[in-house]
Amino acid sequence: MRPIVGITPSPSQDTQSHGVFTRYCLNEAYAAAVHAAGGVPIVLPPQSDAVDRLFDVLDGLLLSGGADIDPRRYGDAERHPETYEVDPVRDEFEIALARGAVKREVPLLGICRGIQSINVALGGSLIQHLPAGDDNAAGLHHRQHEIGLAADHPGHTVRLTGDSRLRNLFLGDEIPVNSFHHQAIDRLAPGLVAAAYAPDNTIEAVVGDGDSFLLAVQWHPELMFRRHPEQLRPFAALVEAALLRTALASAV
Ligand SMILES: [Mn+2]
Repeated sequence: MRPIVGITPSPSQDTQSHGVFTRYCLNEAYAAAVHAAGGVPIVLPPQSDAVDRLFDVLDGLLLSGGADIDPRRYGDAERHPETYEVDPVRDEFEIALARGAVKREVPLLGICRGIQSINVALGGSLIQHLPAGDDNAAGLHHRQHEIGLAADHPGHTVRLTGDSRLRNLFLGDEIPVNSFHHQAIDRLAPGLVAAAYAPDNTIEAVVGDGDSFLLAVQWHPELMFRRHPEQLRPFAALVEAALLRTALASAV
């Protein structure tokens, strides 16, 4: 049976002919990647009071990319001028989901903002704005669109560290990834282990230190997998873990 994978969307203020509305938006690529990996993607509008009930039906969870988390969530009183589109409703929901998934050992994948949401939910902090270009220690542009690179084009490499789940997935020490972020993990949360670093030493992936599946990446594998099939592996690993957990639960 194909496992159900919940994906969080991004709220967006969209102008229609009859007014301005908040819409819950999700790039098609997230759903396509989960589907291609064998899962059944469903979109989860924010509803912090229903997190317990959602976990009755979710076999796996994907926290997607998007705008920035309120810095007060990780103890920064000052908001950097580049920190943008903070949404307390989304923050609350995704933090509750991340904590709920860890507590219930529900397989969890985070992408871009998702790695940041998981780190903040578990007690870590973020760098509010990364230096770019000449100001960056390795001359990197973590917002690769600012230097004209397409979404499925690698923007920099990452170094896979240790004996992590991520390294086992990619079977190598270094892989090319895309990059569309201006924030990153600063202080790593308890329970997380850094699994990949960019050449400027930005943390680009984490895994959980427990037995349940927790993987989060700072890049966007969903935008790469069609041209770089190995980037489907994080989704395949999530779906496999979701399937296994649900099969074990129903066997009890
Ligand atoms: Mn990057």
